Amino acid sequence: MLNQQMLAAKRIGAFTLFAAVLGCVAPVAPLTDVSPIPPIAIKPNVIVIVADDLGFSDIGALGSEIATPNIDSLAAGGTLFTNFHVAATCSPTRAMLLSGADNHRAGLGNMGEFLTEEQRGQPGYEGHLNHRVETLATRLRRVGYQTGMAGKWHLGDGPNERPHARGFDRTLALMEGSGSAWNDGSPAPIVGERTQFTRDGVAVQRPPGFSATLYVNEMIQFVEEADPDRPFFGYLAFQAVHWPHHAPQQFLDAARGLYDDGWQAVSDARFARQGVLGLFEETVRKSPLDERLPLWTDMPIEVRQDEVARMEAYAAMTMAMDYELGRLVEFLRESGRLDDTLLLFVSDNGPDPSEPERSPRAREWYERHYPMNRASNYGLPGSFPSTGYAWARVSSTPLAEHKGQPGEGGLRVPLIAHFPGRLAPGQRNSAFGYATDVVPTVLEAVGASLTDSDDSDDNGFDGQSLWSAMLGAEAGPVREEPVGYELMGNAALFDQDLKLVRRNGEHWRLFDIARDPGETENLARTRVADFERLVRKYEAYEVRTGVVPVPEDYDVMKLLLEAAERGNP
Ligand SMILES: [Ca+2]
Repeated sequence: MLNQQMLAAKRIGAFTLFAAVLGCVAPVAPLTDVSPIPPIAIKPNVIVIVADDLGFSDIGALGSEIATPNIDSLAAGGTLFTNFHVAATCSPTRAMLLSGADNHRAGLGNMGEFLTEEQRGQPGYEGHLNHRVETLATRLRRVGYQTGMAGKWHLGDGPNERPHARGFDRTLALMEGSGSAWNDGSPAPIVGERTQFTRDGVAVQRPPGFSATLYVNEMIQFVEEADPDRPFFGYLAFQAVHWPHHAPQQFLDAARGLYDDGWQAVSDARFARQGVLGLFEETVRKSPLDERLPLWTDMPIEVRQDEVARMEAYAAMTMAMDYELGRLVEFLRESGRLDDTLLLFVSDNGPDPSEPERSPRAREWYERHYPMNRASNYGLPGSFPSTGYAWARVSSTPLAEHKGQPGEGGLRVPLIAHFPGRLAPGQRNSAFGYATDVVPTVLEAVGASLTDSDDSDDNGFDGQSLWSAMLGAEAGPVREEPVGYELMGNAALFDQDLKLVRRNGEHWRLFDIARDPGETENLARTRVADFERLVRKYEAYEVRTGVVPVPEDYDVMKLLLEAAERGNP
């Protein structure tokens, strides 16, 4: 437990300093007064940072061997959430992160790429962020914020669907779900020869530069040019670490040798570090790697070398993102803005097992567009490395499954909140959190109304604010209803420590994800009353949010692979 008095004193002290810097008069409060939390005189800045396909254990603070000192520093200086959940693929998560509404209300009931005939045309299945919901940018702009985004959008590319039309004043947006990190090279046949970029709503040539560098430069410029008398909201959406895994040479060099012992050894080492970090109870068991995977030492040396180089490129891209994020943080620090800025860092889904460049049907296209794709070049322009299934499972350690699936490895991701002026350092929070919680969290943090809206016919949130949890004042929000999840027939319901989960076409299972985050012990037959109660709750969730079910043979992984060959998820 935190010392409440110290915490209150820190808050008041920070507030006084903040007010003094701004030249306004701070209210005098006795140090023994622990409530209510002092109001904020001028709204703080906010930057939401989204990594793409970054696995739960891919940062140092969560056990990775990948060097992420800047992300770890944010975690050490703020609150690290270890039980935060999103959807299993990109755009449904991004819709929830930006709207606070369940993906079935926000237009991404299914990804636009994968809509079934039954879903097409149904409300909530527009395939882009619909106009029944507002974005966080629209809401913050209404209360005086300057808004800017840089990076991947993937929430609709029509003129009324671009970020400029969804509340962002300044934008540089990649419209597709991925692309080369070096240039506007296409990630897949269906995208066309070039990825598309828009600036402030207008199609533009992609500016030169490595993607993470480019997007951080854009974000810094947006902040530098913002009116210092008004707060800003930035949305920074990295391409890292979606395939193709690209990185500057210095990071590729830094990753050399990390993976020579193979996926079993790296997974075990991550789990051991998670134990040292005290992330989980000692009784927690790791989800085992697939028994069908060959033993590392049984594989030919040239196969191992190739596998190693693929994961090195992935690690290098993660390090490059971390480096660039550090550059942004340092800019905020040097310009005196860091203490007044709430930074949130999150991933949009679990690690991706698909390897489009290895698909027999697409190989010729990849060989033609990425002719340098061999182990000695992985990460450099002209290469197209993915990581594949085994390394994706390592990225999920100790969780089950990966991107696209409803296991914790698909849905549980890092969330870090950093706000030196307000949040005590070194906090860790294991309460359940969900993607729809981000908007109400930010609005509460900046002191904006949680309900006001004047240009939307559906302004309700499905999430709840995590702000008190970030402050350490409570473990997590009290939820009147369990949190439901559905995407492509894969489904889950979260109720306190319990998770009801089902892969499409399979039976429901029940896990205690507080004690068993690896989902190793199905409780469906031992906690029958809970099981039946949660199945009924899930059915109510489907009705409430307008879920249009997919057929039982709808196979998300097959579709993901096919889409990876044609376009990309
Ligand atoms: Ca993603």
